[in-house]
Amino acid sequence: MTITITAFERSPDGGRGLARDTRVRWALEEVGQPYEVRLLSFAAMKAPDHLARHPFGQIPTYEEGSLVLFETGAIVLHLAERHAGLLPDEGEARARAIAWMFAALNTVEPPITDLTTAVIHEGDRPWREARLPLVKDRIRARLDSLSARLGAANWLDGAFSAGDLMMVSVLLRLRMSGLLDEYPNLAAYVVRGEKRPAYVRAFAAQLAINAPRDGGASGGR
Ligand code: GTB
Repeated sequence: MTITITAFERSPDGGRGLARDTRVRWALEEVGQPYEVRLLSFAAMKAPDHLARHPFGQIPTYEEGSLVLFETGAIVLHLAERHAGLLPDEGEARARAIAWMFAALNTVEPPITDLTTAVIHEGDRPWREARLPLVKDRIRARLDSLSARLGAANWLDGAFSAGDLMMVSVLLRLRMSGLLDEYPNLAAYVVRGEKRPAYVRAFAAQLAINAPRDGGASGGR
């Protein structure tokens, strides 16, 4: 059955792989599933056709036969549960890998999203300068804990899993801020993720669409 995902027609990041379709592409590559991509303009994302797939008018979505999913966590978990390669077989290890997926999305990503909001979406607001250090410190609090837990290990809990895929995807959003460099083991963890052949293919596929050609658009979160 053909799998179709949606992505920005032109990602605001100009191909740095930071839009959330990249993590879905990465998961698809890890489990060896071919996929097609429907590219959407911002107007098309808010049109009834897409709102029927995604109630919040966002990307990415996932279609496979009659199944339509939104939310990257749900999409990656769906793939990880149905195909080998992203979750351990043993029950407790599997549950822990899923916990790391939730930790990435629910505990680590929110303050990182706040930073994007503060820098890009509220960049011209009078509270920006006062707010930025607070937002960065909330990120550091998460990175302190994550760095301590990862220690010298390659991955968060044994072999690479969907938990690592999600955590690396979330941490990648920090690279431009310099915050990741304050934690050498986390910076190396992200590079390990980026070196995985499946990530390399996913990144190349989104770059082929988003590489800068002219001025570029803006938006997203
Ligand atoms: N919780 C949802 C999920 O995980 O699927 C969040 C989905 C989401 O935020 N999608 C964004 C979107 O559709 C695109 S990825 N935004 C448009 C809207 O809400 O109207 C977020 C994103 C966009 C751009 C960059 N960038 O340029 O660096 C990074 C991340």
